[in-house]
Amino acid sequence: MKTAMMKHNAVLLVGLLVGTWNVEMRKANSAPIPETMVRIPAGEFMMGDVTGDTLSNNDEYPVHPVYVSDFYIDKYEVSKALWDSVYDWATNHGYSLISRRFDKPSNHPMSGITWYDAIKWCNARSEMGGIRPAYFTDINLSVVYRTGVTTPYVSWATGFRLPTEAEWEKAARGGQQGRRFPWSESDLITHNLANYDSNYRYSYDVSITRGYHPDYDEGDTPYTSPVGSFPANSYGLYDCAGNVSEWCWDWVLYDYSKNFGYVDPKGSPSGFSRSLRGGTYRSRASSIRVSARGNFNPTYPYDWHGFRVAMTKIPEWCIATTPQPVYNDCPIKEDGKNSLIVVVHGRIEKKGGQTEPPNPDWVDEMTNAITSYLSAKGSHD
Ligand SMILES: [Ca+2]
Ligand SMILES: [Ca+2]
Repeated sequence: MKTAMMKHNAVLLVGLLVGTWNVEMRKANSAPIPETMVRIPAGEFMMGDVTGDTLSNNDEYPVHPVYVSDFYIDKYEVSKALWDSVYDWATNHGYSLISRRFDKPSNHPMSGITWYDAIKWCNARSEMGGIRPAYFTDINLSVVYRTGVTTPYVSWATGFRLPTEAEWEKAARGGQQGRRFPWSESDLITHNLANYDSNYRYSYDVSITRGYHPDYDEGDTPYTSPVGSFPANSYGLYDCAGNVSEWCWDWVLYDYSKNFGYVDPKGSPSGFSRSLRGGTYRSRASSIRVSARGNFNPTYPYDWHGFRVAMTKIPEWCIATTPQPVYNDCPIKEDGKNSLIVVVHGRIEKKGGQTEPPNPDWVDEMTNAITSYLSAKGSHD
């Protein structure tokens, strides 16, 4: 193919102009995945207390297989610096956020936030980056959730969002099986590995120092540590154990006995408490095990309530700095044809200035159709 291309010395980009090319969307589509996120590969894992630590009357049972599609997630808990970088933009663009403020350095995790603030902040981070957000106040996914307290409708495939509990646990396990903590070197914990409240009563808590982490227990609470102060897990995630606990999407029912699905489960359809995972600077070792489940009223902004952000897998063309053809090989110029058709991924502009999000499936379909057409003409193999 490459030889043929060189021989013809005329490479065409074939494709389609989709609706009205929208400069704003071009920026949006080319918004790179932040370097601070990692991709979690799709696959099955065993969710729940696989070590049998909490066999009686516990919300981490039954242990069950869950398949999670690939997605991206922050390596770090959202830091105060990251929070602030979005907060000012948000409050200047119609968002209301009621986070509490603690006198901690900017490299500490943001804490003291409600679940609703976490959700709205995710939307602001999306909009600030020119990306279609994930949370809306209407079932048609047209009114962006920016203010107040409501149970949002979710556009799962777009924008920054909270991970589901299943996504969080899969990411926190780092691809390891059967472990108690996010690390795989042992099933033990010490203050060298996490910011938590060490106590002798747990056999797997073998820290020499006890109580709050001695490096971070000065001044006022929260006794948080700078994000990324401890070793990362195998996926490159920091602080999945301890520091601040992390809001997840799910409404929480007591245990996993209700079946909410094998593929990408999203928890109970309704409830009173939202999931918080990973435990906190003030949690005992039992509560920062990788399967341990916390939950809280989503309006409570305790000083150990933080979060990290997830994102559904983004097609390659969203990562590219310029729009790219969907396929790898360029078709060969047809004899006697000089037209240059360019693949553009845009959004369709409708009456009244409303726009629809780009539809990658549709673009792929059309690209395949064009490629088939050219193949039939003998101009593309
Ligand atoms: Ca100290
Ligand atoms: Ca954490």
